[in-house]
Amino acid sequence: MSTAARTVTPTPAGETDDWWRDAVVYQIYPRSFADADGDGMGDLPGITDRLGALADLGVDAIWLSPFYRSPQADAGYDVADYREVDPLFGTLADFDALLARAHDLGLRVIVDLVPNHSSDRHRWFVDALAAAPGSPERDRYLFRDGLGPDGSEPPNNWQSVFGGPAWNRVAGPDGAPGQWYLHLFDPHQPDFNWDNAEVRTEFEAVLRFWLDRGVDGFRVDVAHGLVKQAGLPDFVADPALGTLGFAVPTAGDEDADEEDTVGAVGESDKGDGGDGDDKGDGGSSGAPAAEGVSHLGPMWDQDGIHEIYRDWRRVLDKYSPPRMLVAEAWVQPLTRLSRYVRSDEMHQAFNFDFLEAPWDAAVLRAVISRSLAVNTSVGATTTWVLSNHDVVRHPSRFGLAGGRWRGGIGADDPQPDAELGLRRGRAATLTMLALPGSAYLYQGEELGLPEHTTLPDSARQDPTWQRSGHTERGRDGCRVPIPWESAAPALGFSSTGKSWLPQPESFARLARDRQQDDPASTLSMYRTALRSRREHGLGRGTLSWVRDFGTDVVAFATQGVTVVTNLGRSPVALPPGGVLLASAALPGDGTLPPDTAVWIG
Ligand code: TEU
Repeated sequence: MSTAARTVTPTPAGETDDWWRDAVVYQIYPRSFADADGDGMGDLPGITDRLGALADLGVDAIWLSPFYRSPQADAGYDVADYREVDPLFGTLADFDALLARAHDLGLRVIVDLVPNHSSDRHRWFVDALAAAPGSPERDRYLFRDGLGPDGSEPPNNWQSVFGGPAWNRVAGPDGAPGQWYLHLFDPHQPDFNWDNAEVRTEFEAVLRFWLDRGVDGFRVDVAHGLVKQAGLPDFVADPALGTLGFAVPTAGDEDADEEDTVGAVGESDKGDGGDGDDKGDGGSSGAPAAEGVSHLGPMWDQDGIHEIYRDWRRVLDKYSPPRMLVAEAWVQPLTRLSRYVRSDEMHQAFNFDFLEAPWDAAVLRAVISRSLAVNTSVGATTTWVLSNHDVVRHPSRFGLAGGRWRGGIGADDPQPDAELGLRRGRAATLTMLALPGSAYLYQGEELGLPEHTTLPDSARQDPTWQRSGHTERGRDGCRVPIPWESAAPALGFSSTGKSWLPQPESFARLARDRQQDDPASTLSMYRTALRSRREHGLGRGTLSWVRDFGTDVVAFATQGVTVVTNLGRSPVALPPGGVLLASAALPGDGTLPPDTAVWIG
């Protein structure tokens, strides 16, 4: 494909450019994409060298997971300096070169913003530790006195997402045990106090710093966590919410209550900018729906959060060409999530209900319908995602009974059926890439990479492995450096053969060079799908359900293309029309086999 024709051009003044509405965004996890200096850790020059492969794949944008200065206690989601590149990954000049190269290739660049917490090595936190209780320095974080006569009990009962209590006690100036600070994640990730004006001013300045350098948007980490309920009350356990304050969804009790036509993506902006009309919708989890009430505990999804995103939106709206914000917010139900994407807040939010959906036609139809309806009601585009750096890669998930997506997989756990998983994974991808809205891909999924499910425990680096007392393997299995050339050291990831996590044997035959010219490869399927998606304007359409195929099939029409995905156990008859694309070889007898998707045009 010629890449020159797709160069990003600045939007002329007065015109709107809502490129994100149907964008396919490719997530780069810098530690594991490409290593230019051979130290075994991916870096920015490595990414720049390999960007041509992504332009060739046909994505519209890249999102870079954090590359900022960080002690790497949580793989870079513990930021010590929001305006510096960590020496592990390169320099600011390397970032500028990456951005320029991406823009030359027609790729937009979204960077990760981590506003819920900093690293404990951030200058502000170091200052806070050195300062007295009640000082302005401590007020930038959430320090509290402990409970009990000697303050030796944590200030409340909140648990960290990574395991253990969400509070850590620090020593006072005299070395005696002192106050506690809140960390919803690792103890090396103290939570900011978003009631503090300096914190708000600082993050707006950080936004401007990267916007001035030319980034096209931000993925906002833990976007539902910044504001905590006033008084930090105890979390009152609700069996549906577990101990973390959020439900861990299971394949549930969906009923397919979909409308015939949904998702008028690209219609006029109907966002109300106000409080919206939040109706409980049942979500995709087992959690009960309450009218307009968040399903989460007092540390998540507080109403005060929206003021922050309205402020940020005002910052972004001063820039041309237009820039975007995408929320990483694990919020249920969808009506609550849609509040983050009202017309004066963020542009998009990741659709985790879609990611969490098991291989079940009724659940998929319901999630798709609700997602489109709820987002359209606030004038926002819907997003779709199957994999990222926090969850089990989707071909492995779909190859496991129960579809476990969280917590990782270890060598002594039941192992996925790799062939079935990839078959379903490809069908899921083809379904996703035809849906109205925007899609997020995670590096390596275009190669059909599985999770590394036999990683030695001694190699694990995700803090959840330690913090959970070795009950959760963690997320390393989806973060393994990706294979480029099957015969090269570290499969082309680094010239020296070093790799911060060992690559599984199965990666060699999945290397990009092995798939590049094979029309049956997963890479070819992604490339063809992205080209066809662009040609048919698929992301910009509306969706009409086609109900001719029975309950085990997901079928819809959009932009003149009919998409049929067979999640059942028996073949179904294909509708008339030419097959544009299929997720697996078709038998040629006019039927669509199980676990297969087709685009008919
Ligand atoms: O994740 C937030 C988060 O809550 C989920 O990742 C999820 O609960 C967890 O990963 C399940 O194991 C974001 C980042 O994506 C993640 O990588 C960071 O570790 C986390 O924030 C803290 O910054």
